[in-house]
Amino acid sequence: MSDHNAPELNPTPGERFTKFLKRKDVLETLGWAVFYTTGFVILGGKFYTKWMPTMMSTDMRAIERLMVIFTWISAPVCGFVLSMATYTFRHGHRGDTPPEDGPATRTNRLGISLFGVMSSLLALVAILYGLIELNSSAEAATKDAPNAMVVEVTGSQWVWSFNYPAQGVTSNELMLPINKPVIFKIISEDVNHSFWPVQLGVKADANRYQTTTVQTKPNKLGAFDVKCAELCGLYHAYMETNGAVVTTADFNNWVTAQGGHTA
Ligand SMILES: [Cu+2]
Repeated sequence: MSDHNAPELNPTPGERFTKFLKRKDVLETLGWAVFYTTGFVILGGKFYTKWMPTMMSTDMRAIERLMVIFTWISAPVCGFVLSMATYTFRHGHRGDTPPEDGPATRTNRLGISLFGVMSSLLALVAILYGLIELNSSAEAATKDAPNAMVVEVTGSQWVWSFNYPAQGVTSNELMLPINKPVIFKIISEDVNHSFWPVQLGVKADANRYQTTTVQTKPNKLGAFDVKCAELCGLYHAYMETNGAVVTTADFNNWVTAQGGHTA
């Protein structure tokens, strides 16, 4: 559709873009996009994380940071999609005879290129961020490993059991001293389970014949939940127990009370 009093026969890309931005439908869609994006950015940064478990380790902090950053990155994407939906909802055709169709998207080279480039860039950011985060978590684990405490975790239908080899203690509760790196060596006595101390931000499968290992460092005092995150039979949903991050003195007292020996 050409403007009947527009004299330009060969508008430059800049002129075409300015004209595009002045279109009523474009302006309204952009307005909605900004509105939705702002909403998601605020939700992602302020409220969303309040619904997440308490952060009790550096790993949990990394997970929360990742959730916030990914929410921010996806905010404009979601905002754009919702803005199109809102515009269509407000101005879309209702009635029997549809009007003439607009220009096809498949012939819009700029639109398709932009879509491809933006999607690729977003995917690339997600991959790079994930790799960097995994690497830094692995580096921290390697550094902490020499002075880590070992806890052998055994899953069975439908209880968790924790053995502290250095202390000579076995318990159904997971007690951990604060700021002490801990290595969980996880195995199952029967079917597959998944060891998930929620607030510590780590999770690993418990398999029958293969020990899996996961490491973290609790850095906040308090209770946490230990759950099974792999459907393992009738009482899977009840396969949970209590965990707590306590002071070193409290941990030693607990070990002594359990008949163990402190290092
Ligand atoms: Cu289970």
